[in-house]
Amino acid sequence: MKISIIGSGNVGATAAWHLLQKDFSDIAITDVVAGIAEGKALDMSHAAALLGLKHKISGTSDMSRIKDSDIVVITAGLARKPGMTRLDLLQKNAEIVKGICASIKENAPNSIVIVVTNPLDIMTYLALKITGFSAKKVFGMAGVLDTARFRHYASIASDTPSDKIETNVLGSHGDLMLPLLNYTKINGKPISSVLSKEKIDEIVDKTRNAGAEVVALLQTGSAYYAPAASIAEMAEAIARDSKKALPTCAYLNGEYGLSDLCIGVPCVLGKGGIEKIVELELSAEEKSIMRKCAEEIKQGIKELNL
Ligand code: A3D
Repeated sequence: MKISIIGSGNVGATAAWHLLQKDFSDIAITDVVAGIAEGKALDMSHAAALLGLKHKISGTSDMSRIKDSDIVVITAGLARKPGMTRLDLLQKNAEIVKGICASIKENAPNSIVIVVTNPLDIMTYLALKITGFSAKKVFGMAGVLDTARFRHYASIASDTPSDKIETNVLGSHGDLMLPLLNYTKINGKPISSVLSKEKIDEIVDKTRNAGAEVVALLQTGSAYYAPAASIAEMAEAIARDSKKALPTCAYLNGEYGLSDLCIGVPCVLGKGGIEKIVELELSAEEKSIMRKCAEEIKQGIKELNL
């Protein structure tokens, strides 16, 4: 098994470190800036020797070294600075993602591609179009992160360990993301029977603003520990053929009443990539939020003039 990560900045390098410690795959990291990927890979190799890890990590600025990758993760591109929305990154990151996808098509034509670059839903659609790969093999990471953030805030509010909180955050990776409260349970009980409406609204609000809160605190970039752990979760589900249902930014062709866009929905992940899109029953209000997310994503796709 070989996993390549393109973009060895905060998210890419931290994801590589998570995956290396899981020790189920060799890792190749790349970056357009010479030395960055090589230096970080060398540093991680030294740590791997200390920890007795069996798999290897290498770093390069030569994109052809992603050859024969089973999974390619795209974490290259600009990150938000304070005051910016994810959509502000659209044109610059689109140019970066286009070039990378052409190279993936050439060098790793059988790979599964996980997109992380923002604005996520639009970059995932772009990657799908440029690679021309099957929609089962090109998808984005966002919902796993948004779900983790919801579980964190719900855990604090209910004084319950986060692994006892089940939820699903769907929709776009933006202000309209949609935590599915009817499917949220704390210690097996519906969230509405554990917390007041005010508390639940506060958790939803904090989840939607979590990324911006980290950006405002860091001042120089955006979140990376939780995004990196989320990438590792998805890559591991694929590599181990776990058939786990994880919120995934997937191409829809009629599911949830939406077509020709990529948006967050629960997907069963396994060695084929997306093995199934899970269709959950949504309330009228949730359907309306999904439609609003879809309109916003389609507007962004239009701006790319594909
Ligand atoms: P940063 O630490 O700046 O790293 C980005 C890296 O990409 C830098 O090392 C660049 O040199 C490199 N790069 C730029 N262009 C290329 C190229 N053409 N080929 C190879 N490498 C290149 O940013 P980051 O790691 O914090 O964030 C990376 C991206 O992930 C940004 O677009 C973020 O907005 C996005 N992000 C998404 C999520 C989601 O949940 C979807 C979470 C966190 C970050």
